[in-house]
Amino acid sequence: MRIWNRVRSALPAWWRKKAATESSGTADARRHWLAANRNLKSLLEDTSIPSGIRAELADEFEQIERITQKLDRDEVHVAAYGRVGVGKSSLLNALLGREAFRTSALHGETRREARADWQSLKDGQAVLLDTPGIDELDGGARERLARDVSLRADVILMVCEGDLTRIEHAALGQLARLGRTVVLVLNKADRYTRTELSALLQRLAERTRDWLPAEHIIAVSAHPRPEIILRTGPDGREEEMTRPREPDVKELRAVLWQLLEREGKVLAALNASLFASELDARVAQRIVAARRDLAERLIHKYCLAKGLLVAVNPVPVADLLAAAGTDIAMVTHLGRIYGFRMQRSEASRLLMTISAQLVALMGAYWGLNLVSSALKTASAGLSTTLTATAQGALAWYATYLVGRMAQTWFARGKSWGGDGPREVARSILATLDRDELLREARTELRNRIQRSSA
Ligand SMILES: Nc1nc2c(ncn2[C@@H]2O[C@H](COP(=O)(O)OP(=O)(O)OP(=O)(O)O)[C@@H](O)[C@H]2O)c(=O)[nH]1
Ligand SMILES: [Mg+2]
Repeated sequence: MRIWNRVRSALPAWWRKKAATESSGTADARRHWLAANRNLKSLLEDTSIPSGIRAELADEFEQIERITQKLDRDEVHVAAYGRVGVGKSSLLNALLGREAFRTSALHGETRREARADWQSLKDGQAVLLDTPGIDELDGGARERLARDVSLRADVILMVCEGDLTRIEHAALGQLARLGRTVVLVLNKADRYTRTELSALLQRLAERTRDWLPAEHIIAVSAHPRPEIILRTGPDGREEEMTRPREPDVKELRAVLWQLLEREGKVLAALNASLFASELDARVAQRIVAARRDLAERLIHKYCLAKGLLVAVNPVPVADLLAAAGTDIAMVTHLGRIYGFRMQRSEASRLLMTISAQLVALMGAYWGLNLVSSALKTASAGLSTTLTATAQGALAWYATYLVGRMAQTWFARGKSWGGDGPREVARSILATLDRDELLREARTELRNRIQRSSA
């Protein structure tokens, strides 16, 4: 039950609350199942997810499609997983009672995933999945495979043949952290004496204490070596005979059967919803990052435009008017990135709120345009380019602050959040490297001015 609780604790709060008030009866399982199915389908059909982001998440979307098909067919998947040659394919054959998966004494027999229908459940079908050995692939590919199998399989049979190697231990930890339902299967039990076997099982239990309940560690002999028996022949001489041995997977079959009948469909539904919510979060993160990138580029463009206007335009009053127009355009444009259409009046109101905060925090700051304009007329004696770029850089800086404030407001869904606009302005100013920004602005403006006057 610990695994079950872990799976549950990894779920969103609303689901946990829902699960807490429901028993895991068939009707509830059906409900979980249908809810997960709906979530997945709505993610697949969500056209508001930008196409670039959909392309980046193509693998995940393919996984979703596969999980959806699996849910539609009422399948519960059990995957064998582990190092090369530990007997993964043999184990699945033993559970099936037929040779559906290829096995070999040579390492690396199974190269890709394979599947076979196992048994019918009360309300679905259990399917067995075979996978290649995890140490056949390089580290990155192994990780991906572990993830791939663990995302799709509802129960994972982690197969080993002795104490866990470093790779096996790490892989098991990863699966446990992902909240997967794992049964650790110690295969080739026929190679050990009874005492050795119980010591080994105890050792495995100790090493996986934080991840697995004790009843999920099971010894099996998927394909035992024939028994060697000594017989005295009619002539009195001893001769060696071999007697084939039957696979021994009884205990594992019973545990699996119980797990699948009792929780199979719920596990499949939870598994799917776990994946859907994880993907949902990933998509959301990607959308946030894509919008931020776009907004930053846009703000930069307006900073440059306004910086140039102020630096180049010889009429101070026109500077001001043009600059105000730029701010409104920037705010409206930023709004569109975040999916909001702004009226001019709304944009002006937002600009007034923003400038009020900046004035409050920076004294006469919002008089910047005036200051820079005044500077321009009064500083006739100085090198024009130098003075002009200094003024332009200040205008750039002001535009940048306004842009960042507006972006934050849009990103929070047209809200300043609990802290209010003052706090937002304060934190933007506190995290900003002003001198660096001014330096950058001056360099870029100077380059532009020199290029256009050359
Ligand atoms: N002694 C003993 N040998 C076994 C047992 N199960 C499997 N084997 C042997 O282990 C070898 C590998 O078995 P496979 O089932 O092909 O192993 P696998 O994990 O699927 O291997 P790959 O597909 O190569 O990763 C074969 O020679 C099997 O006969 C067992 O219970 N006892
Ligand atoms: Mg195999």
